[in-house]
Amino acid sequence: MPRMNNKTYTVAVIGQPNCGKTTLFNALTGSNQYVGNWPGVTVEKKTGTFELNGNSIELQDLPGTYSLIPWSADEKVSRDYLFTEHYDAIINILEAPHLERQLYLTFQLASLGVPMLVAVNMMDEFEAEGKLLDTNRLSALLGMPVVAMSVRLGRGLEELKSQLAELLEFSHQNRKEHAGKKAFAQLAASPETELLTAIEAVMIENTMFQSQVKTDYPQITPFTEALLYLLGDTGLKCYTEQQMPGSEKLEQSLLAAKLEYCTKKHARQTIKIDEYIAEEFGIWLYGVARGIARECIKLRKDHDYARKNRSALIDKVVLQPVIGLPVFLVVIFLLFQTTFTLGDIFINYLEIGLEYIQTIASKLQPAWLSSILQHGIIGGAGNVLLLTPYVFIMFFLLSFLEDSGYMARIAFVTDHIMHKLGLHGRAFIPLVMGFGCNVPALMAIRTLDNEKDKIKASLMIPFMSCSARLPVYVLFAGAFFKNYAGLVVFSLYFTGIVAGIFTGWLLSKTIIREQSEGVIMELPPYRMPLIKNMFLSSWTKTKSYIVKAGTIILGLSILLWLLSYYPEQGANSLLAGMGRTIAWLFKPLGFDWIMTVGLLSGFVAKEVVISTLGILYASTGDLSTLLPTVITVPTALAYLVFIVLYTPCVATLAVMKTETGKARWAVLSVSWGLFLAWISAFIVRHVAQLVMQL
Ligand SMILES: Nc1nc2c(ncn2[C@@H]2O[C@H](COP(=O)(O)OP(=O)(O)OP(=O)(O)O)[C@@H](O)[C@H]2O)c(=O)[nH]1
Ligand SMILES: [Mg+2]
Repeated sequence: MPRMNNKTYTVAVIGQPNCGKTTLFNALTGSNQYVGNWPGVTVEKKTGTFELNGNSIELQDLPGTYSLIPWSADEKVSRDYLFTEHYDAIINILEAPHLERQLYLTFQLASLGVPMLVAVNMMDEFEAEGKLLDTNRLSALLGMPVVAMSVRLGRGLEELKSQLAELLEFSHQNRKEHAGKKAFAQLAASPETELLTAIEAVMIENTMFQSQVKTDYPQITPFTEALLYLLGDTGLKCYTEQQMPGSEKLEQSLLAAKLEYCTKKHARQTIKIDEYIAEEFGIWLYGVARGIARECIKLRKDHDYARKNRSALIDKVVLQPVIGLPVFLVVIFLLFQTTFTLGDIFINYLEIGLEYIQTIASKLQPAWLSSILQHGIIGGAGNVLLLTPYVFIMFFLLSFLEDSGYMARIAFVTDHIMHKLGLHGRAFIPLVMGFGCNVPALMAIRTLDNEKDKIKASLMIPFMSCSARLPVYVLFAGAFFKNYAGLVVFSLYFTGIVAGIFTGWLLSKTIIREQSEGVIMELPPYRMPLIKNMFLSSWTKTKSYIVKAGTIILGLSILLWLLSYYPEQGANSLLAGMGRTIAWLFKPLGFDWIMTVGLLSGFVAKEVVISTLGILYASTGDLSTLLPTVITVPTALAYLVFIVLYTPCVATLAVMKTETGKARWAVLSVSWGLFLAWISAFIVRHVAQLVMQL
């Protein structure tokens, strides 16, 4: 048993996409990071800590990566972390049902010579397929500890912890001996292992080359350099081709070793020797992985293999090209209808509470205090807070779509539409994530491998109605279209989707014409989401909604209240003056100065639209009964359409700038959004007026 020694260790969690890294990270550190059933959920490094035998373990959750030769920006995050940062050990998570494919990465990681532990996750699914895993054998073949787990069900966590403790303690005493490179030492001699050793020797010998690589990648070992170089890593190849003292000799020695390999393989000497070797090495490494998997996996004799595959059955309907899309629309419609119906139940109780507080506030002295409480704080932030149940319910339902595996299906169903826009179906996932919040959605574009795709997707995302817009829709829909509220909210979301697709189409016909091939995404199996996880993740997001209401929105509410009371209340206030200077722009849409100020303040955060209306219409009672008395139905519709389409909040713009790397895309997004919003609101208002006159 390891001693107590109050040390801090850093441990990196690495694995291929969608293998459960974040689930493990959350389970160990008690965090609540984004988990979803599709590859590419985590796109940034996340850090958390937990205690292990008196030591503090700093765990790093990294984006999934298929190999150490990255294809997309999120994969590069993991590679860069491994090559540049300091860490004491690696937990390599493998998905048991795809053990073979996942070991490909394990070998690359092992080359780093860092203490390493293999966690084979999703044993529940693996066993349901009638398979058995011999962990002892696997451990012996890899030369490192192996733990069989089912993180989601909490299985294997304790064993993982004790193995990790042992690994850290042990490696602390004798780091070299426990190096992951052992895995290679177990392999039978072959032309590949010989070439690896030869190339490693050449690379060690050339100190100039070493120091160049080491300045950029301090943690890389010559052995990893050799392996990745042979697997065709273009990044490393650049170093070997650089002009530096001794570079000629380096190239010669590398070539000599490679030629010798070709001779052993009886390959004809081709000009494309590097490509030939990269391919052979890929095949070799997969072969090794297959051999190991075959030795460790046994099939249970008593298992009923004829059992119907549920996933395949559901997919027959959901992925069917003609039915798939209507099914998706129905699913989304049900999502909003349920949000609305369930939310209504809670709202009624909350409204009673809010009214009670209002009554107390109205009796307070002095008068300004009563006013700031009633109109500023309760009318502003209170009205936003009131709508919390809707936000929670939507996040809860959305997390079901995410964790069940349906989200990944949507990417497939929409693949042909996306292709028409010159995008890959995979780009649809960030779009759907936009329903939650545009900020993480914009970050998710990192999983797209092509710059043009990223820009196109990031200009489409703002049209996906985020959870901050939901309360505004709900408020208006409830106030003006009581019986059709769910349908109205759905139509607004749908309008956003259409506008997004239209934007993508327009871009593909004008400034971003290139089509992208894109990579093929994996289809994860369906999984029954755990209610507890759904609850936790939606609660985390709802909490940040509440915090936002209590901070930014509260602050803004008070500021707006002040501006609306200075120098005198109402139509002569400073705010009214400000509103009026630009109100002419919105006159054709029927918006008064209060609604105009609402749109302005909505730039900060969309929920503030509600606060603004609450404060400026000086509502003391229920905002939803007040609105229909001051706004006509066509104007309300136009206002909603405007809110769907106009600029996302400031935070979104900032992220858009960093993710696309250029401010000009954010500027284009704002201008285009405003343009589209204005035109559409204008049309909607006039059509609605005509219809109502009939
Ligand atoms: N059946 C089963 N599912 C699991 C288990 N662990 C995680 N999952 C599910 O696997 C999916 C992916 O989990 P994540 O933790 O997001 O995976 P990740 O490795 O962080 O994925 P990326 O960040 O996309 O690379 C989720 O739907 C989890 O609920 C497990 O032990 N058994
Ligand atoms: Mg993750």
